[in-house]
Amino acid sequence: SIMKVAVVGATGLVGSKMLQVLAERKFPVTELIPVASARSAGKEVEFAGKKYKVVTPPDAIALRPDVALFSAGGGTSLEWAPKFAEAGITVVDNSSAWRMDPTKKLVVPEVNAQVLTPEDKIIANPNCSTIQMVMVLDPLHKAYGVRRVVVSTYQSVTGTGVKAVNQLMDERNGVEGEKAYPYPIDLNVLPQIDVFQENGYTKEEMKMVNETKKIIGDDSIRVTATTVRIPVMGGHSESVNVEFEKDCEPVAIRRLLGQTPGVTVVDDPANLLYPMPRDAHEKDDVFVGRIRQDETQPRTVNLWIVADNLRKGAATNAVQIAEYLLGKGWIG
Ligand code: A2P
Ligand code: 11C
Repeated sequence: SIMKVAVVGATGLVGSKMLQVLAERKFPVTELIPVASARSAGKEVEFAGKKYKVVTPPDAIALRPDVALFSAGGGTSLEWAPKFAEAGITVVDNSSAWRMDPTKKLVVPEVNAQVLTPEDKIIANPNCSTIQMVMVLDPLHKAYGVRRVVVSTYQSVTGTGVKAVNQLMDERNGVEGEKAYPYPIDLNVLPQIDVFQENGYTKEEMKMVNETKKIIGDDSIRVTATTVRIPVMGGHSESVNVEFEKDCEPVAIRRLLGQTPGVTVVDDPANLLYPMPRDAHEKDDVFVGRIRQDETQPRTVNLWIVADNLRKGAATNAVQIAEYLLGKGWIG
């Protein structure tokens, strides 16, 4: 059987991770179509030991892929995802363009793959900081009912893209270069991710609020977020305070999360064991630790959640969606 896979944004940080994850997980690609802007057309990228020439979006449509994984920014997705879909190509889109569109599904396979149907031609991949949080919140919501979440993030520069990684490295090496952020990032902390909204929150903060409700499928969950960029590379970390409807004990939470596919509990303070971005880097799981009672109010716990934002936060989740579609026989 034939499975032509296009990766739109194949020269970017997430796109190249998509290629790596497709190969690693042995997604049955018979033909790869790497796609980027006209600037990159003709460049070569490697996939599973072979070299492939980068093409532009219109050329990719003409090649009739079965599925296209997009991570080339919201503008590219807004313009091109509908054109791919009209040509019968199923799109898994990692940008924020379609996530809150009520006609589009927003999917973390472990949480809500069941919402997908064969008619879904543009499927949205959530924001990285949302994905790792809902992987932990969803099983807890089913068991105890999540009422309110207070989250602060500690996010890797890789979430911004190549330019931000270069800024951090240039600053560290004392060389001048292009800037992704309005301030230095090395030896600093920026309490701003993405642009500010009228309500005083950033777009990243509102993504965590709105996407969480849509993925878990419960608008009553209250989320308030502060999202922060730190000079780190391997993954995003989150301090999460969760208030439940029902009583719960850290031991029971540890046991439940320990049985949750895609989640690994690392929680052994006596041996100084807790999740860190250096350990989560290049792993597909979401890591959770520091699970403890909030001693200031009942039915409330504190958690620390870490994941590789380019993997489960982006590429791995998108490939898992494609695997689900393949398993259902809806692509290929
Ligand atoms: P290019 O390398 O040609 O600019 P990152 O977020 O890591 O910077 O990556 C962005 C990705 O999106 C790159 O692969 C980039 O390609 C791609 N891209 C940007 N604009 C377009 C466009 N108009 N059409 C297709 N791909 C695009
Ligand atoms: C960051 N979460 O770390 C962002 C990157 O909506 O997909 C991903 C933005 C998005 O900067």
